[in-house]
Amino acid sequence: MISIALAGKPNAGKSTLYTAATMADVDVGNYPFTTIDPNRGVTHVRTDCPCVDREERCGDEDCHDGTRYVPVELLDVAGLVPGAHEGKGLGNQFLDALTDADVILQVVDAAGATNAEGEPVEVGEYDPVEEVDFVEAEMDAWLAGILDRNWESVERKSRSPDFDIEEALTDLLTGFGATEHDVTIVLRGLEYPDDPIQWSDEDREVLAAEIRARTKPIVLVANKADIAPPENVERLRETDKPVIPATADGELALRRAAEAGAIEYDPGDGDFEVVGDLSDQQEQGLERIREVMEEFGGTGVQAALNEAVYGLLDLITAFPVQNETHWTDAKGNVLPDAFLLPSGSGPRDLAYAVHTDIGDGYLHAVDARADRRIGEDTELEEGDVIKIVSTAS
Ligand SMILES: Nc1nc2c(ncn2[C@@H]2O[C@H](COP(=O)(O)OP(=O)(O)O)[C@@H](O)[C@H]2O)c(=O)[nH]1
Ligand SMILES: [Mg+2]
Repeated sequence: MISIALAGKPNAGKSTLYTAATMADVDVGNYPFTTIDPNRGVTHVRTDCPCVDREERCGDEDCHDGTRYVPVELLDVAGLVPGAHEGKGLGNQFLDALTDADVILQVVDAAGATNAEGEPVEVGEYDPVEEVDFVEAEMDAWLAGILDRNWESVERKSRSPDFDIEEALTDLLTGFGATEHDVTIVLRGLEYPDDPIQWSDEDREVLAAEIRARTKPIVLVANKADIAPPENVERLRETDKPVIPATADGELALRRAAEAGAIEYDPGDGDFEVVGDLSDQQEQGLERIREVMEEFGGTGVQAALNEAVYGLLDLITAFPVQNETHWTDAKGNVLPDAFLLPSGSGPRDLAYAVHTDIGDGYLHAVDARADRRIGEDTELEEGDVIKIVSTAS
């Protein structure tokens, strides 16, 4: 499953965002890790369900009247403070937890109501632009430290006649989630000495930063947008990262109200409808959230998750089926599964995502929307419904 890690200084709103985003009524039993680790949960990205193009909605539990929620993993990690890579705060614990992450949501207190260490100050007193770079700086320094401490192993390997620097560096970086392909692409863009013994600290720092940027890209969540001075959000937008203004505790309030039956709201909606009884105070609270949603097109929580997965990671959603006419699996469930794949993936990649055996036994595929066979080199598109024909199915 795609894994998204929340990062940021203490009190930025990570746990609030995590609680809100993982509240949906998922069947926890399907995700064994949720019972082991309370900071590892399931949230969803939002897309159109292919069933909107049919007469009837599919009825899948992840489909809300044609809006499809595709599961992804969310990690809430201890707050990060400057100096974390030297073990300050819970730094190492945080950085170790990042190993699993495909993408980082960096929660920033756009209100400037907390200082660099996350301690409360007056709204607007701290400049949130100051905290934008520290998460990547900590990650980069931490990874550079790993390279430093293990460089001897690369030097040792370099004495062997069949030394391959890409292989040696992949061995070192695979624990951080880097593949040999990542290492190859990054090295191609760098200038470095052939002999590992000649590498300077700076060479290793540059490599660490490039690998980090490639394997752990960052979306900024400009949180507390409900109380943030507007110019703070604007100035955050001028940084080099994608920025999504958000109100995490607004999202939490909406999800709780929806669960209680007081409002109708699906995560990512631009608005909500009051359908139950509310106290005056509750109503006022919700109307304030509605104003923030009007300004930003929603609470921003779903938008941030979607930006990470469909924007930065550039994934698409493909829906494998066994029956190309009814879009069902063998049991008759309509559109039972959704897979997130890198854009550019073909039907065989989808087959492998479903199961290694299905991929190994791949024969051909059918585009169920068009009801025709597609070639192996066809690039899948968002929302494709595909029947895989395999010796294994
Ligand atoms: N005004 C406002 N406060 C928020 C928002 N999100 C979180 N908070 C508050 O910020 C404080 C810290 O939140 P928390 O989620 O514990 O931060 P963490 O340390 O990053 O996990 C809490 O008092 C939250 O209620 C928001 O969108 N707007
Ligand atoms: Mg927290």
